[in-house]
Amino acid sequence: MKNQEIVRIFNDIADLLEIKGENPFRIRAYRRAALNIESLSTDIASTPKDELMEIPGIGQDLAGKILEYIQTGKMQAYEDLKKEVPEGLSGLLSVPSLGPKTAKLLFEKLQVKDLDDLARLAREHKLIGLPGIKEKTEENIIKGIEMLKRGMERQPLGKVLPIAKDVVGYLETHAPVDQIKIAGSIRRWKDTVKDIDILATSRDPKAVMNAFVHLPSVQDILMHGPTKSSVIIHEGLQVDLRVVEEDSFGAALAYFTGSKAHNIRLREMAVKAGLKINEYGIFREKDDKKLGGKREEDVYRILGLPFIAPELREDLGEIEAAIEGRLPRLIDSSDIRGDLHVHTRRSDGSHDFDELIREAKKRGYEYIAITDHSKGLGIARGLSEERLLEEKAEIEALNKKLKGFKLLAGVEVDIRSDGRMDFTDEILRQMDIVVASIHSGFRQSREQLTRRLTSAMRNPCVSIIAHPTGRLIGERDPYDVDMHEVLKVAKETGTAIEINAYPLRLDLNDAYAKMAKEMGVRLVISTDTHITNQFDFMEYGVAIARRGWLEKRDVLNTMDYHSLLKALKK
Ligand code: DGT
Ligand code: CA
Ligand code: ZN
Repeated sequence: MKNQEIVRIFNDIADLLEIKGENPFRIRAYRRAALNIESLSTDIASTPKDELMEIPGIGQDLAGKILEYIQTGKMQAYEDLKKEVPEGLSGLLSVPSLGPKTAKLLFEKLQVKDLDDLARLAREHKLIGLPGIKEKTEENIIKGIEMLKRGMERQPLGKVLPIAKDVVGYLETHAPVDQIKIAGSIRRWKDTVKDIDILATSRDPKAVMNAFVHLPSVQDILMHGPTKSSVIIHEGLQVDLRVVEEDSFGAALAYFTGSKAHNIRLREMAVKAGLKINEYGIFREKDDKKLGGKREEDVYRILGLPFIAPELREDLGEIEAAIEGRLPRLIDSSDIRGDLHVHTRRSDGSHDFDELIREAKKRGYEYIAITDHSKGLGIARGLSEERLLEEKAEIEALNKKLKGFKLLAGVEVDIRSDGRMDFTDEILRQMDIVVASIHSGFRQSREQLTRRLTSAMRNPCVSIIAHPTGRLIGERDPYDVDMHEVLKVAKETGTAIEINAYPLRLDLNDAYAKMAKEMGVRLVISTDTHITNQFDFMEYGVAIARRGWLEKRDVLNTMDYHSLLKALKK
């Protein structure tokens, strides 16, 4: 999909304009458009111009630029801008913590050539003393460069999964594949991914290999064999495709789904039972008789185990649980009855109630919670007390008319830097649901940040803590918070904790979700929808919940509306 390329170009343009000191509104327009394209689940290359212009933030001008890029592979305005800014300078812009202004300063005053150069200068404290640069800034620059390098090794699942699905879709229509499945860390729904592993069966493996290395997005062919090939597609992402015998497909799927640690445990069990497992099947050791391997279930069945879901295969206790018959009955997407974190255009969302309701119903939901931002969050057009209560009144009127569907009147109230809530209890008490979250002061100390969250939870009006660590995968590390303490207080106060399903957040992450469950904390899975197609992010949140061993009963938004309302009251 061209979406990611356009997102990158628009963000680059915004940076370049900022370096040139251009109109802030124009700069913001590019960033907003990039943000909205990033969250599209549809392919922008096959979107007609009038529909492009329905994407929030995209008017005539930007729609024209998108079309130009899709048709010609170039955006002239971008090419021109790049010529006006030296290459070394634009390279510095990729550091997450480094804004255009500082980048320009470093480039001009210190003649910084590249990222290694910059990291060295920061470590040697050669940047201090320049306007606005303190020791902390240097630390952040070093961290930013490290994050950038790590980010090149592993990419967010939310970015890679759609690409992997595209590749599979292409092969299904352009090659004689029979069965085809994504394996590896993607199948386990790990939040970051190194590469794409695909397995297929076919009567004509050579034709499949041939179609694969000629995928339109291929930049480099690393290997082109009769049953195995590897290519690099856009932005350095590697894809491996193997064609295996139908009779081994299950064994190969188990093997290449991993994790490696899980597979090693299975093989140890096999050896003890006089068996042998590899990517071709499961065999009896003494005479090599093949006992199974066509289906993945065979592997587990012959070892005497129940099937273990891919999300659990990390050797984090799932083998023991399987042996002892206490694997969780994992939550499933079909258990979700509604979304508890949704924005409208009154704050920084893009739609109003009607559209949100229509789209929520399409997904089989019974309710959604409207949780616009509170007044303190200026950039997100947070609502004043008056506007929030107005919104609530409209929701109540609407609920009287709706059949088989309910809106919860809620708010995403900002936890201010000083730890106080952005609205008084008198306001919060009137809402069906109060989602509290941190949007500022990320660099405070561990004690301060932990105290902000725990004092929010001690407020009897607060139902849920949203995106509890604030991370943005590959862009912003989680802030420093004592999650054990947070979960302890969540349990004490009966506050639910959100698994934010937005693919760059996935926050709580899998490990904390598991910890929360073990501590008896109640959870919710929410998408933080700003544009209706973001409702589809729910599957990422459910996957994180499954990786955290969660069952239906651990998650509040599997309840019916009336039980939910009761459960939200502390
Ligand atoms: P990634 O790519 O780092 O996000 O994570 P994976 O789990 O996809 O790792 P990858 O691509 O290196 O390998 C895919 C699967 O293949 C892995 O989960 C298990 C299997 N595998 C790869 N190498 C080995 C190995 O040396 N031994 C065993 N038992 N399994 C392996
Ligand atoms: Ca992999
Ligand atoms: Zn939100």
